[in-house]
Amino acid sequence: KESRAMKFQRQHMDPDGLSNNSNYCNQMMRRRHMTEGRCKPVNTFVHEPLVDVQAICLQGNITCKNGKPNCHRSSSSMKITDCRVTSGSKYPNCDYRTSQKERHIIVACEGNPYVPVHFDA
Ligand code: PAX
Repeated sequence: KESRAMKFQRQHMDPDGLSNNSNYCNQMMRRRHMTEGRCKPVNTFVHEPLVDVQAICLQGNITCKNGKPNCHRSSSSMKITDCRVTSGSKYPNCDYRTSQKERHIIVACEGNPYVPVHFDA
């Protein structure tokens, strides 16, 4: 079975990805199996080395959106791509808007080793 840590990598990690292509999200959301059963409404891909994203878990704890204390904010800004389903998108034809950004990101971490399992913001 896919662990939470592996699911985070499938859904959020694309270290070598270049999203300078308006079809990036349409392709990646499908390739990473987030358009099965429904179109996942919002999803962020991170274009930084896995070790750098895992290291966010070593930053001080902050409160997550759901009130849990296991969130951590990256000390540096990271290259990311936000994928957001378009208003006209109708399952099974999931249509996404692709936006490249550089932001500090917040992830929730769990387990031993203590690694990212959820993308908070
Ligand atoms: P998830 O299902 O929310 O969390 P995601 O991050 O890819 O998946 P399982 O066993 O899979 O149910 N977990 C936590 N979740 C939330 N908060 C804390 N503190 C926490 N600690 C552990 C994956 C697993 O992490 C567990 C949780 O129980 C899950 O375990 O976001 C909805 C989705 O959209 C993404 C992030 C979420 O997907 P929302 O609205 O609930 O915050 N997303 C959202 C994104 O990728 N980019 C964005 O900018 C936003 C806003």
